[in-house]
Amino acid sequence: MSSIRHDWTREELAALFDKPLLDLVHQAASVHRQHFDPREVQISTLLSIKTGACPEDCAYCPQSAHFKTGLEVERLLPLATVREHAAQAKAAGATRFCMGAAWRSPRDKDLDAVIAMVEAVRELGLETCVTAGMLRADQARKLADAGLDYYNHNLDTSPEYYGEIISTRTFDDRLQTLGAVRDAGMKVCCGGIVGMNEARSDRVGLLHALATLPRHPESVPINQLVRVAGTPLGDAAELDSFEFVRTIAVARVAMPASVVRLSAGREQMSAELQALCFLAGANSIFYGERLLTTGNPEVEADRQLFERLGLVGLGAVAGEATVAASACAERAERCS
Ligand code: SAM
Ligand code: DTB
Ligand code: SF4
Repeated sequence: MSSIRHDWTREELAALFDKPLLDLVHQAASVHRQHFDPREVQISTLLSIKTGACPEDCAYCPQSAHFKTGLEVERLLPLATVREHAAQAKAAGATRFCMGAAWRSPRDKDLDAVIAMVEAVRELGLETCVTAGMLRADQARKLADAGLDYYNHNLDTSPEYYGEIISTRTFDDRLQTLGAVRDAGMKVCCGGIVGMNEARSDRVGLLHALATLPRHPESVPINQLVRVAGTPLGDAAELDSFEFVRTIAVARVAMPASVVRLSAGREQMSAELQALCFLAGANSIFYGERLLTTGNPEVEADRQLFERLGLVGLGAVAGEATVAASACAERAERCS
């Protein structure tokens, strides 16, 4: 069993990136198999509970009030609407429901509304995740007390490149929020974005920052930039697909027991590229036709993808609707 290390050096991670692709994928696939059943993929569904008009200036984000992206702004959704979306996500086979809000940080009255949502989603038997910006320690504790399972807060990129992407909050602000989430006892979902015109050394720097945290995030989303017209990165250069695969593979090797999510950007990826990402150690996806404001593959396309690749939704129970009903039944047999 490969050991969990927190003392990775940048040089070591850079050397992994530099390996011949198939050697790197082979190494990552071996590590993956030591810690997980490679057929199982965790399935989350996202819902934007408050959309747009965000005061932050994240250069990739269609929801920032600093850029004109034509996005329709939406206030915080009513509780009943959130519950309905969560019930649909569960029926479709998701095991985790992630609620995203375009805030710099939640006001206390917003937090109370989010807590009611967390409680309602938990009652449906789903795991819960929230991403709502920076949190103070007392806010993190309130969310933990409400039973929130995961808080998503990404580092986004390397500490060096960070200032090119966001000026309204610092890399250290992000680390502080992550510390508050950990101290409150919640699981951490933290990753980043690639394809923002960063250098390979920035991808190394991002993974180094994640893999040297005192505890690895339980969930590591690797997002491919979704280029949105009107944002400063709307015309960013396309990243070589194999470089994306390398990023997934290095994340898998460096954080062997974390769930690595093949996150935003799947709509632009072929089935073959996604298969290579799963081989390289990705074992989670966002499922459902929308991410927060941009598209995601059709549910039916994902169902077929899982069937073609022999993948099953993690925690899928026989008799319930899942992304791959037949594969799910097989899994139930294996586990009975
Ligand atoms: N406002 C909160 C925050 O920034 O922490 C939560 C919502 S924010 C949209 C969550 C994450 O979505 C960001 O940290 C970023 O990593 C990812 N994201 C946003 N826009 C994206 C895009 N165009 N492509 C890929 N990932 C994106
Ligand atoms: C994460 O790392 N990716 C998700 C989730 N955490 C919140 C968000 C992706 C957003 C893509 C752009 C959009 O749909 O607005
Ligand atoms: Fe706001 Fe989050 Fe988008 Fe940044 S990533 S602009 S904080 S919604």
